[in-house]
Amino acid sequence: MASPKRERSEKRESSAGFSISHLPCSPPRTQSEVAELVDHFLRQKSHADSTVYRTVNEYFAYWRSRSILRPTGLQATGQANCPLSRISRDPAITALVSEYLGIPVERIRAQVTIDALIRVAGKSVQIDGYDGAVEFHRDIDCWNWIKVFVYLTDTSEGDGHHEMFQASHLRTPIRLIPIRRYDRAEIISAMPELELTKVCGPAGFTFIENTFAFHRGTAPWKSDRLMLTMTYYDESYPVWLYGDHTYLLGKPVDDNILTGQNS
Ligand SMILES: O=C(O)CCC(=O)C(=O)O
Repeated sequence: MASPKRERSEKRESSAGFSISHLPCSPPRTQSEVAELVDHFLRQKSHADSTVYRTVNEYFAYWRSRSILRPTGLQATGQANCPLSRISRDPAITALVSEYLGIPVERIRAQVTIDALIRVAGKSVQIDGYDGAVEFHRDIDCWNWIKVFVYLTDTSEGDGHHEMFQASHLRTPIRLIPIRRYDRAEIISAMPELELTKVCGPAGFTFIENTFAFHRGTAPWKSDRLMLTMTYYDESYPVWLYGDHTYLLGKPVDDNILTGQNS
């Protein structure tokens, strides 16, 4: 009989196919959930930017005129009145995340963001030197984490679609060890067996990914993209390993300690 440890590692191996898919127990998010998230995003950003965004297209146009590819996103607060936080606690998602991480929901911390990729003409302007994650990279966000993404706008190829190399989280050739940006040819030359997946879907399309696999957003050349990103971490790792604005899924909201709230 296989030991529990072995079974768990086998599950991770077989997660090559799991590494990108519709969540089997979480259908695409509904139109009304998407509308609520977009509405909330526009209200919070109107306030933060002292500009009234009546529609998501007005938001995109504002940042396009400033040549910003990936404007600063909106973070979940972890509180009950925050729709980003609510979706991050949906049992249909957290059951799957908990199974993948191999820990109970009470031990999971989340960081949830909505942000955009904007179609800009010519060279984009970076915010704080951030390139917008549109080159291939691996994440190391902790030692046990997983991400769930939800498109909030219809996303076809050219609309800032997400790309990833399936199963590339299972093997790391020596020349791909450094954590940096890579171009497609470098990855293919080290791992010719890999195939690139372009993730497209309508607003509400939901997928889960082990982002140790090589992945990236793409700079839009047709339309702009809005996306929800939910990162789930094993909370037993030291707090400095994961990002700001994380909260525990299982704790009552008022007792929750949000990391980095003053940063
Ligand atoms: O915007 C995307 O599609 C990719 C984002 C990304 O690289 C990440 O969340 O690690």
